[in-house]
Amino acid sequence: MSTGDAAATTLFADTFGGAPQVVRSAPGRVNLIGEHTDYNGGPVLPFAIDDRTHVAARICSTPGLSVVSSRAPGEVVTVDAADLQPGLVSGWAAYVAGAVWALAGTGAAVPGLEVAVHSTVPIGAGLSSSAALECATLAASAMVAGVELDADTLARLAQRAENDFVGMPCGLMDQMAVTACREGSVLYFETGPGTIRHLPFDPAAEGLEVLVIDTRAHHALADGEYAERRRSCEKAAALLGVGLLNEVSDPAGALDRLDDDVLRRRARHVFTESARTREVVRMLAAGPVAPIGPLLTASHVSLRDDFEVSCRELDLAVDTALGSGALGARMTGGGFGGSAIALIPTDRASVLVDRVRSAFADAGLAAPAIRAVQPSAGLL
Ligand code: GAF
Repeated sequence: MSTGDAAATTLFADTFGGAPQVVRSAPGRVNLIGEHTDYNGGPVLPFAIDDRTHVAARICSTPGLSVVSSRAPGEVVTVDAADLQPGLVSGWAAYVAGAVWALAGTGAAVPGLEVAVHSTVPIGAGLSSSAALECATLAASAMVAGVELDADTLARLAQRAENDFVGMPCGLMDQMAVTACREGSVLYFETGPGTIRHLPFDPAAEGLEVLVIDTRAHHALADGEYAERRRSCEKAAALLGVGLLNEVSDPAGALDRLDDDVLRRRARHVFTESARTREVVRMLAAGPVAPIGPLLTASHVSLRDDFEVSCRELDLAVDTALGSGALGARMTGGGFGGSAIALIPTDRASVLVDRVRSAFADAGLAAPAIRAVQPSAGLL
């Protein structure tokens, strides 16, 4: 049993007494490239990291849910069966309740559950703590309910939990990443046709590493701004006569047909980011990792200037990383705070860490958390 599974099991025993029937875990993720493309039918290229969320569960005789987290070990949240409805559960327990609600929505007979959660995925860092909690809960609750779910169905149910129960209109990247990623690979997910491919990704073989810089910035407007970007893309697609922006066959001509400057820039980001992502896929399939660096940086520039989802902290992290020898750097995830990634020669990593810390201190910002990540396993 892994340390995380053991921690969830101990929390379960301390809270509810006895042992859980199952323990499942799902990782956080970083996205190498392909940002704000998933709800536009475009490609994404995430990989799982080794921070995980572990969910221990057991059927109980009382309908509804009793949930505890190692982040607040003394506080058991109870949800009556009648309250397992969108809008009636708030806070972190909504992700657990939403997952159980989505499973029940398949027609499965979901029993009353006791659930203990232990997670090392940082919250608000743009590393998919929500999807990890939803997917691990779905996997655990399906198992105790005797329901078999394939990876694709599980990811889509988790997305439904987040869209319709929690109320965040996310795409499918995060749930698919935490479910389907494999150790040593990035996940090439073409969200339009729904195809996935695992591409080996081994920066260490070239003396490189991927650093995650968690800026610790989390802007309160983030969810509203995300929804607004999604609406803009849908509006641009409707004006161009397609369902999703990635269905446009002639991106350059399409941009000329968009009169509104903001919509044109939003669409331009989606078109150029999709092209960059497929170019990175082509490069990784051909061999070395190092040449993808400039495409990562171009992605950041597009997210900053055209899509306008970066912020001061992310720009500072990226600019300082590039000035410290990174081959490429970009924000990762939805933006408005959260984390940046940098691809850097391992022998320059400590220089980057020192310089980013100093730059944040000089700017009067809280100290960022910086560490190397390796492509890790998905749902276990
Ligand atoms: C968030 C969302 F949850 C994803 O679906 C994706 O849109 C991402 O932002 C941006 O690429 O993580």
